[in-house]
Amino acid sequence: MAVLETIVVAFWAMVPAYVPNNAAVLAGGGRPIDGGRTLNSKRLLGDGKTWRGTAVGTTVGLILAAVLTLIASDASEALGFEVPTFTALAALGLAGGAMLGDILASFLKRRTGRDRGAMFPIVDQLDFVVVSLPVTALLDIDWFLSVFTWEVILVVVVITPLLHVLTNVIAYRLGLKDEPW
Ligand code: CTP
Ligand code: MG
Ligand code: K
Repeated sequence: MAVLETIVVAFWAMVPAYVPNNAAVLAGGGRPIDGGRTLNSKRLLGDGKTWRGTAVGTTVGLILAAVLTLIASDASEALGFEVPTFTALAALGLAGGAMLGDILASFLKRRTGRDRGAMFPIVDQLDFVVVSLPVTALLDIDWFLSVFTWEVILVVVVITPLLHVLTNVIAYRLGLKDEPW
């Protein structure tokens, strides 16, 4: 696979995992998932993880997977190589897994004494990849193995932190986010 092709396939395959966290930022608010509960006098997850943000984020990821699936054959023709379609389970694994990864990261942040919004380098940038890929593999191993070759996984691990930093700085500059991470 050519390098450019690998990058495009990796990005395409990860869109349903990339966008949910950003959609959650726009949709956040309302009841926190942990309901205010604490563990060792620290919040379980914190006010930054809400039911609405999680539901909207996951839904947006599922819709994007459906849209990409609809346009995949036209896109493949235009690009001259195949971009993947998504099965329902793959879409759920990517979008839901990404939200779950972000939630687990907040759990870790609170356990390590970091307040809501505190920076946690590497975890902040890769939490959703580390969780969404295994969850997707569990839900639809055939789809996962057909798309996530070692080259694609390598590209994802390299471009994800860059994209994450870029989108968060943009969201911060636009006043959508309180911190640029
Ligand atoms: N958000 C949400 N539900 C989620 C994830 C995010 O409502 N499952 C919203 C919240 O309004 C949150 C914002 O998106 O404040 C930014 O997300 P994030 O940076 O992940 O949360 P933080 O507020 O920084 O909290 P934490 O330290 O727990 O990551
Ligand atoms: Mg944050
Ligand atoms: K986060």
